[in-house]
Amino acid sequence: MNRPGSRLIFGVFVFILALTPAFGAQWQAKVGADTKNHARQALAFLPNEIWIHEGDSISWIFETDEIHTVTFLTEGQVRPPFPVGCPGFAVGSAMFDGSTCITTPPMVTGQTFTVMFPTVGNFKLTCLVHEGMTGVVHVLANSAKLPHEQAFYDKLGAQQAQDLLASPDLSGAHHHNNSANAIAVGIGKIVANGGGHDTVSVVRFIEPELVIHAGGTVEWTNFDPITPRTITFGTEPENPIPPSGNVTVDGDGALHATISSASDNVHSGFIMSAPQERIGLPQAPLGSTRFRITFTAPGVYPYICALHDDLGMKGQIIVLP
Ligand SMILES: [Cu+2]
Repeated sequence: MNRPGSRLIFGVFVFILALTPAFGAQWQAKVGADTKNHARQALAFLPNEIWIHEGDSISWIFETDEIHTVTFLTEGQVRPPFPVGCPGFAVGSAMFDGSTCITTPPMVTGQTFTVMFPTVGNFKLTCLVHEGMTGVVHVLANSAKLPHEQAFYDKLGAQQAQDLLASPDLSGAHHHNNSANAIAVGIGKIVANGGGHDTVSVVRFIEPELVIHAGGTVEWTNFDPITPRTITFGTEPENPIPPSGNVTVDGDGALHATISSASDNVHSGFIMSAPQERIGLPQAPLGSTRFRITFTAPGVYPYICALHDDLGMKGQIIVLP
């Protein structure tokens, strides 16, 4: 090591090291969990609260075929629809210090997104697809002691997924139907914790097949507090939010359509409960929680939820003479 060239290279190396901030720690969390048949979806960051040091990074690993985003909006930013991004999308990795929003596009099983947090602060984490899916990242100064290690978060995330997927009980959906020809359009539950909200959603028509007589009416009700469903016969529309033109409104606010042939196209639009009330915001409108269809002719009528058919949310109505 006496050659002058080596000493110079060594000196430059030490100089670069001195200028480079310490490499932060790498943390991991998961996004979403579901049952094997995809019927129950934990719409949650698992876990949804993490304490890290400034300069650390968190990698979020997506675990379901139900889509989610990892999104950090700026304080007070109006929540955009997920196809818009925040606006725009980051891919692979990004940095967040609270000044500029970042979001992934909708992501599914096997994808990963890493965020580096260069500054201290408490940053809200949300999913643009699911309103009740929030969390927080606490970024502390390097001098502060962190309360947990990665193993704690692995265990907590797995426990939270297990608890969410074990609920809710399906029996409640049967007690609140108005008519005999009633189908629960999935059910769900919101759970709060110190980090924010998790929800679980059963993406199934609870009794998907019903046999009725011509002239009869079937009523679908969404028991999920937050996640919309659709009831869609025939061709799936490009925009799933509004109902098709042949849907009318009954006196009690329920949506209603008539089907007279298996080739009819009828789409309910989003069937969902009204948003929760918040102090300081305008009162939220009533939700369209019910959809009715009167079937005038015998036949077999398959239908889907346009949002969750890829997860197996399908049914059929058999109309006898
Ligand atoms: Cu989500």
